[in-house]
Amino acid sequence: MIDLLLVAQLPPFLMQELEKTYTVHDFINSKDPEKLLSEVGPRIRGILAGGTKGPNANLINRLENLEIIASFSVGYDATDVLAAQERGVIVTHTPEVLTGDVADLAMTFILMAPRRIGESERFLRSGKWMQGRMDLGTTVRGMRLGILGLGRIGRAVARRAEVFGLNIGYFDILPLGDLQYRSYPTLHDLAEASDILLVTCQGGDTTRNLVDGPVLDALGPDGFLINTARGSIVDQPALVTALQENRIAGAALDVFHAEPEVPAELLAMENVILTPHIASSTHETRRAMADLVKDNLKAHFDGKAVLTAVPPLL
Ligand code: 8YV
Repeated sequence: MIDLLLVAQLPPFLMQELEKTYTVHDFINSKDPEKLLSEVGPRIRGILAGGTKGPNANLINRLENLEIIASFSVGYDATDVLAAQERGVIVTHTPEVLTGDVADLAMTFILMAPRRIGESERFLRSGKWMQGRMDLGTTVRGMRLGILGLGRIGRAVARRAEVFGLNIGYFDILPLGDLQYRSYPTLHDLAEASDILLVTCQGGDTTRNLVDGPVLDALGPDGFLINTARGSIVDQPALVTALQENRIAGAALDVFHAEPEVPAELLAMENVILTPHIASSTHETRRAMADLVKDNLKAHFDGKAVLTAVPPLL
């Protein structure tokens, strides 16, 4: 059987299926990872990674017979893709299959934040309704939605948001040609022209802390920040301060800097919606992501081209 190294927590159903075909060595839960590497390192031909846990250059370069890294995620910022590709190691990810579910959560957040749905639910559950009515929310229809990163997921959210009557603008580092949405030359300009700023670009060093204090100030005291992409893209301490000082109206976040840790300040805020990185967490999407991981591995080890390779970064 082919030997794989597991560096991320994957769903148990996928592990069971993989273990029928491969010998999977658990690196993350290993008591002595060094010993494990010295014992099985030369046999490892593939790595199983995830969206928030992937191999660094050090690990990639230690595995002399490594051929493929299959990530159970669309985002590949946790894996050092450059180090892998420099060595001719193929990296695969799971695009397309999770686009709809991630866009659905982003759209849910877009509706929830201005309408104060999270706060309303807590209001009812805590018995406050007995003392009076909940404060008013804000109409979503007619709001300006600014999308940071108009890729597969950004476009899927834009299509949903159009149906709800939002006006859509975007900022993307790539020239996207003629689109029906208004393009802004900088993120700052986009934030200034938005009531809701949605973060849906890729993570990693190129986008680290892109949404910082000045961008939040450009969004302004009536603006909402939504992040369903990566915690690293938002300067989290700056976001906490902006919320504390009412420099933005609220936020809805599925991702954080040091998951699963969430700052206590955010947990205490009524105008913040928080979910535990669940954007792609449905039975259907996780099944499809798992199938893609397996199909990529199978194609590669059968000597065929993989289905969804991460594009060359070199
Ligand atoms: C997953 C993700 O929750 O696809 C991504 O990039 O962040 C999520 O779909 C995560 O990758 C699970 O490993």
